[in-house]
Amino acid sequence: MKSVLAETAGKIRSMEIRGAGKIAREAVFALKSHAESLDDQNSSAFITKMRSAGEVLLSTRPTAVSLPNAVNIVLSGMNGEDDTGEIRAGIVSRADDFIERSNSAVRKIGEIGARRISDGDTVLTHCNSQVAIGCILEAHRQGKDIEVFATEVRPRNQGLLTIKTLNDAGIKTNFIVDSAARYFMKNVDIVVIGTDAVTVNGSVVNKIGTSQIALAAHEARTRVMVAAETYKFAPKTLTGELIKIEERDNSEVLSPEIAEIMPNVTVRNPAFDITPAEYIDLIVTEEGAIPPEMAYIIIKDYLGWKIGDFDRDF
Ligand code: RUB
Repeated sequence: MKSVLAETAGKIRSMEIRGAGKIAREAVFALKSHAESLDDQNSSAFITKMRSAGEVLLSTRPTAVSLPNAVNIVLSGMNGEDDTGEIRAGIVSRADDFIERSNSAVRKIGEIGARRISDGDTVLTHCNSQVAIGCILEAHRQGKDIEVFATEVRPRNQGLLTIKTLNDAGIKTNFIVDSAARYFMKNVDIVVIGTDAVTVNGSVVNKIGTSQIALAAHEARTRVMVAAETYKFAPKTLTGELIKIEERDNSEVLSPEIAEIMPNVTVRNPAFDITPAEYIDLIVTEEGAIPPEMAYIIIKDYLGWKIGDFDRDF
């Protein structure tokens, strides 16, 4: 039987588990189960095994910074001086705490973000972000009359998940191909999206196509609101480290049969892109709504990182 760790890593890689928040929570749960399943009495062997479990999870998908942040939060407190039981108990307690705080952040962001969506607004969302959709659902729950444009999200069609949720909630929704975003932008009051990573200068890494949508919104003077738990902020960008953009398999875009008869064609399939801070009006975190320029404060005050901390991997 596959361990929870191997199963979770496989599901994150294949995108059965997807979306930055969910990836972080499931990875943390896998670390907790792994810690509970190891029967080592020797604390240094236990720590080494937990570190390799962290590496397995980190190798699954490179872009969502919620993953290294979550692994770091759970594993960084391991102390070789303690006995194995204490180290295990620490991991379990930090994992439970992370999952609880993450779920509570999703609820709080929904409430804070919903305040920025007014009665009568038309909202555009891209991809399938639990926190972005949470803001839209909460605005609807409060009785605001809203309408949504949701994109298809080629090549993995996460838009289908989004329209299902919106439809089930009874929200009037328009489903559009990704390339129709600029065409409809004149009808949109606010773009609401999630993120996989926010850099220290307030740039937002999200599903491929987000930056084009933000550019069209900027041109149309439509507001862009990003929903982001504080663990989506990327500490290592403090010293200029770049967020790695995942490039996924060709077959997601072009079937191997067609690719085979076109040897001069190369498929490029980046899963994410980067939207500069100047195209973003607001980032809603569980600690409140901030302008993107304040990203540094989140990294410093809420994640507790400062320059010089970079051997803090776990
Ligand atoms: C998902 C995506 C989402 C963010 C935020 O990409 O780009 O907008 O991860 O999601 P993929 P959430 O489908 O490739 O994982 O708010 O749910 O964390």
